[in-house]
Amino acid sequence: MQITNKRADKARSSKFNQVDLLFISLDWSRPKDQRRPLAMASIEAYFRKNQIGDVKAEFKNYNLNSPDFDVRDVLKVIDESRPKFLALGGYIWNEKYVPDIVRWAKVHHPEIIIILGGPQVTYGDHNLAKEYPGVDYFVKGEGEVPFTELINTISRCETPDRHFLVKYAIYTPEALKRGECTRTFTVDLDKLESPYLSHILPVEQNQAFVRWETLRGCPYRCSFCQFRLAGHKTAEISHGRLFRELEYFKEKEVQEINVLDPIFNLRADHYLEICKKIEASGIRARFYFQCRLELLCRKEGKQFLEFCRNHDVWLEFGVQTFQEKESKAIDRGNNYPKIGQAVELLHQFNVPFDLHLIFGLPFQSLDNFLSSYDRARDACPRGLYLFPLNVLKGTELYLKRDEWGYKFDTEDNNIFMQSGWMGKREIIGLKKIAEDINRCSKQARDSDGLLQFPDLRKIIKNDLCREGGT
Ligand code: B12
Ligand code: SF4
Repeated sequence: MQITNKRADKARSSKFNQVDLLFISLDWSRPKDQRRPLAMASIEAYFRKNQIGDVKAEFKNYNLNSPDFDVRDVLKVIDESRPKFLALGGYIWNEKYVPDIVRWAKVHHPEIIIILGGPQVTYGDHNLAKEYPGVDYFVKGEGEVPFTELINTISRCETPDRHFLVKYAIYTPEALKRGECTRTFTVDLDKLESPYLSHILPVEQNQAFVRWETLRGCPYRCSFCQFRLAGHKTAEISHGRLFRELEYFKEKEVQEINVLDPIFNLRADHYLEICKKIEASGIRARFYFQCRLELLCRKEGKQFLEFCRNHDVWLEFGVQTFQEKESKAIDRGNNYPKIGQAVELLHQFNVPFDLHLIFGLPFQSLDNFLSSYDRARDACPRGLYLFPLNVLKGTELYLKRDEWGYKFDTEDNNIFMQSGWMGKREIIGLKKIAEDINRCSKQARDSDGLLQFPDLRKIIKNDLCREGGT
């Protein structure tokens, strides 16, 4: 994205409405999503409770996939508010806007202190200063506490010293130039405020959908995933807070609760307690849990499946591939005999589930992908979701991107367009097919319908014939 002078001028000709802190979140959301993202709400909830002094703060979010989104509106609001601090969250989906917004803000309002956090920073390296010129402070890791402490410190007219910056894993461009960038801040989850119970994330009566977290982190090591870099640490939110949130959702008669934990069925003493609470509270919402198939084969698996059978629960499993070689190449460690057993259990207990696959993995030809698809189809899931590989910053895969022949669509930011094993034409075809299958899976889920998954080999053969391919 290039912001031209003309656009900038348009943005500058707006009204003046000053705040001290302007926090901007540029989101990618689904149709049912809450209006405000959980990450921003969690930071705001902690900030509002723990800020010192009288910082006039505004937290605003924009939906990038809305047809109304215009980046000039973001510039306009920065121009109008002339904040002392401008904070932004860097995610893969807003990568094409954030560097230019930062640059524009620094050119037109050089006095603004710009703070950047989010996964693009957490998993970035000492090149961050070059990638986002104009940022004054990069916050690596969970942002609630470091962000609040940084604002508190500067608002007291103190300059954050080295000890402070190291403690909170905050990096200045100068520190990055010195090659410093190793630490990431991990928060004590018990210190955080609930964005729901503090009403930062308002929940209306009968609300259709909420996203809910019960733990953070993941112990697995998939080489395409940024969680691997966080050092396998997982931490759970206390049952006290979670149970109060569940009571609140019940009182509000929330219809669907989408749990965004990377793996919900990780530790039985955590997740089974939550299941018991759901059972005892009589909450009638539908729950979506992302789980690991192999873990269903543990001794507590049947108790969990029993719970799922007796409640409105939908399970989601990222298998990613059914090919041993690909699974090894991405350090996924899929155990296929256990995956087979788990699928049988799911059918035995009659629990609806979705399977997710990735296309574009190392060593994956189109034919290999189609074999994985056929295996996934044979498992008779209720939904199938196919995603193009994202080659995310800092991951093992990112480091090997040249060796493995990945070429990218720059508009889509690190979503591959070609690999050493799949050509551009195949990828474009698969992306289109994936969109259709994902959409149909979602529609079937929302209408409780049953889906017949198409034979992809036939579709692809027909497409190639139509294009005159061989
Ligand atoms: C919900 C979710 C979505 C939702 C987004 C809804 C929304 N707007 O919130 C949907 C389903 C749309 C989605 C889609 C995708 N997602 Co997603 N998603 C998530 C998920 C499960 C939860 C995000 C969340 O709320 N986390 C909880 C909050 C508290 O954590 P957080 O977001 O990291 O925020 C903390 C810090 O990052 C930091 N922080 C964040 N912002 C800021 C700002 C400042 C100023 C500061 C100081 C700190 C800070 O502090 C926060 C609080 O501690 C995460 C995985 C996870 N469990 O985190 C993946 C994740 C965010 N998604 C990811 C990816 C790759 C995708 C997809 C590309 C997947 C795909 N192949 O299609 C798509 C992208 C869509 C697109 N077309 O571009 C990656 C992001 C990687 C990246 N570098 O951005 C993640 C991290 C998963 C992973 N491990 O790979 N996703
Ligand atoms: S892809 Fe899933 S299982 Fe693998 S490291 Fe990331 S969150 Fe964990």
